Amino acid sequence: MKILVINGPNINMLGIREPDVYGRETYQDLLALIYKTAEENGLDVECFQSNHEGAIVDKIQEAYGIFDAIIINPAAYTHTSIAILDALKAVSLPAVEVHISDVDSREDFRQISYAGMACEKRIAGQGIDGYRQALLYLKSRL
Ligand code: CA2
Repeated sequence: MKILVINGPNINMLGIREPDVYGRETYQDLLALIYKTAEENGLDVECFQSNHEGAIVDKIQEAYGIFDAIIINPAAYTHTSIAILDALKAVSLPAVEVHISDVDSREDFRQISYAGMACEKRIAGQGIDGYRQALLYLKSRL
């Protein structure tokens, strides 16, 4: 099973600031957790991070016919990007939305998730462990 993990803007800066919100783990720690979980569960995973909305749309489109599912944390684009929502709908792959922080208990502007409208499951507020949970969910679901 091939799973594409997409992270949006500033996720590559994890662990550098705001540890109370996003934890102390770095993006490299996140990658290590994802690849370890994948190896332990026989999953074939590719990770992609970009600060650019169009690059994320391109990557979602490229997943069509190649990947079986997508895990996506669009970061700030979660709350703004209809383009990412449309791309997820276009490829129509099973998708899981992950947020490191508990977005529901944060600012009003974080309360809407466009990408989430094309995702069958949402995991938020679990720190980077949310990505591990998303991988295990997709393994059991597919
Ligand atoms: O909780 C999440 O995973 C978010 O998607 C993270 C985004 C935020 O805009 C979303 O509302 C929720 C932020 C990504 C990382 O931002 C950093 C900020 C300071 C230091 C390091 C990373």
